[in-house]
Amino acid sequence: MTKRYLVTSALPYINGIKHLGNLIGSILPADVYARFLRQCGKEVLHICGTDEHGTPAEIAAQEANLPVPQYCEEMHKTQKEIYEKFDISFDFFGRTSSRSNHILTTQIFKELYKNGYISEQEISQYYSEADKRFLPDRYVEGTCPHCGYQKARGDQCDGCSALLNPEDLKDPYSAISGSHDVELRRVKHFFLDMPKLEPLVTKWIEQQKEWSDVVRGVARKWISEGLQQRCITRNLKWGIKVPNDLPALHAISQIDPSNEEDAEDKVFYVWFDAPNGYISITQDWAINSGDQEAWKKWWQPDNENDVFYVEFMAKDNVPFHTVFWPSILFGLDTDFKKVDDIKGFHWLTYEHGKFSTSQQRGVFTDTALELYPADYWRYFLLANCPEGADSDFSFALFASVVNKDLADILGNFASRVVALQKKYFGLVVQSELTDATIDRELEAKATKIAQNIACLLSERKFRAATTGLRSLWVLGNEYITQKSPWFVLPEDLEQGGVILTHCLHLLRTFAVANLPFIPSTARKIVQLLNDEESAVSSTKIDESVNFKYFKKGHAVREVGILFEKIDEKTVQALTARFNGGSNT
Ligand code: B3M
Ligand code: ZN
Repeated sequence: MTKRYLVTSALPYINGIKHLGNLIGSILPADVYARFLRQCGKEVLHICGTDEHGTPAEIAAQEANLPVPQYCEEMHKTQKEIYEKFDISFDFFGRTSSRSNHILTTQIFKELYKNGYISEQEISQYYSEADKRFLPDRYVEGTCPHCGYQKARGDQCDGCSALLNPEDLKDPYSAISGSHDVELRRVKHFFLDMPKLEPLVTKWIEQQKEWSDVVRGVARKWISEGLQQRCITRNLKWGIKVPNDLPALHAISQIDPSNEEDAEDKVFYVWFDAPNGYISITQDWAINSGDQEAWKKWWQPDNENDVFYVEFMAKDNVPFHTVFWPSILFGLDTDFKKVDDIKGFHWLTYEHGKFSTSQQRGVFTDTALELYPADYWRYFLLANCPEGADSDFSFALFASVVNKDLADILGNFASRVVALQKKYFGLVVQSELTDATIDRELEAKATKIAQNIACLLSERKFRAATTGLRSLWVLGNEYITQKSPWFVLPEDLEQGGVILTHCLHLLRTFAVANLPFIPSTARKIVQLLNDEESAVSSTKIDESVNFKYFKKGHAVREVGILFEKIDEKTVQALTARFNGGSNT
């Protein structure tokens, strides 16, 4: 029996503030899932943090003119604050540069080495005369051999997502100086013996029951292409140092410390240490919570099935989580919990082009919050979640979703109910519902929708669940329109009171169902209802329709308007300001 739920969101790179696509591509749906499970009374741990190593960190620090450690510290703080403002309920938002990740990653490497899964090979790597250094991964750019994209990086092509080796690039140049004076040199590196690990990983992949066909397809594709030895070290200063005290346990010579080029500045490849971050950040959560050993019940449970583990990520991260990281874990003697489901997302595009961090194209999470409150974004992004396919952001669409769904349907219902309640009953519940007065048809409809939302959330289908939420709000509007209490009141106070009390109950159901999606709006509705926040946060969505909750005499409150509409002029101004039309 599943007892605990471990939820991780892909660790956002430290190299700058993330855009809306990054938010909906892992963190936001993971938050909705974690909140939903907590509301169901489950024990949940939601872990995330900044991915701080690799060339992106060094490049970003250099651009910001800061030492790398200082840059990372500041950017970690900035990102953490932004997620808090988006109401993301991480249990811990840590860092891969932490002491615990250094210790864990070194231990993992040593164990793989001891078990014969690490080999040492000489490879060709670009060296830049202008920069007087090697150019790992993103430090070298060039033309992609597969799709012809001209700014493909040494490790992966942004044009077609293909994983690359630097020597695959055509017309390579240094991303630091732009110099084309680069030459391939021979240098020694450590490799993970993925071919040797393949049988274990393949067997495990085929046993997975929760994975979608798409996710399984990504894993199978990589495996069917034949797993290669994969280089897991880099010539960089910033990162987790490769240990130089390795015992000669198997027949490979060690990296030669007398050879300067080999010994200096050798750290682990960022994808070798980043996923371990899920574990080490949990260790840091444990330290922080006062029980150092608490991480073990998540990563080393007595029984593997005691924990259900779901990872959330964008689709380009899927190969690393289906094949690469599991291979590492299968090479260890130490047992760590492996993932049960991998939820991969497609891309959110910006006005039909790419969101781009490097080109600052699109809406970034800090600016978004300056424009509108978190729930406007949360709702829009979830309603348009790039779940089965890519989806697009434009201010025109954003405004139409906010205006129709949030302002006209949800907001308007709440304000009409409160206004009528105030006008005729001074905000006090007039008619307590009884078996004789409860509208059973409405109750049945609301229950069916609420159950459907809960079911979709438990299946991690976020877009459909958000559609379900919307249909719950629509039900409220249909009910009030059909019953038209404004025609009943003030002549029939009893009947008018019964209608409005039904509306208040519906609002309470909304508050419960809204909570995982738009938590701050849920809290506002709780205030409006003068209800206990804890009562709403511990009510299960599928049990949220309770038409006997409010008693006669219960006073509700005015909370002001829930959502402001966005007018056409603003849409045009925002579109122009964010350069939505241009695709460059
Ligand atoms: N930082 C890539 C990304 O943010 C990478 C994820 C790491 S998950 C261990 O998309
Ligand atoms: Zn390409």
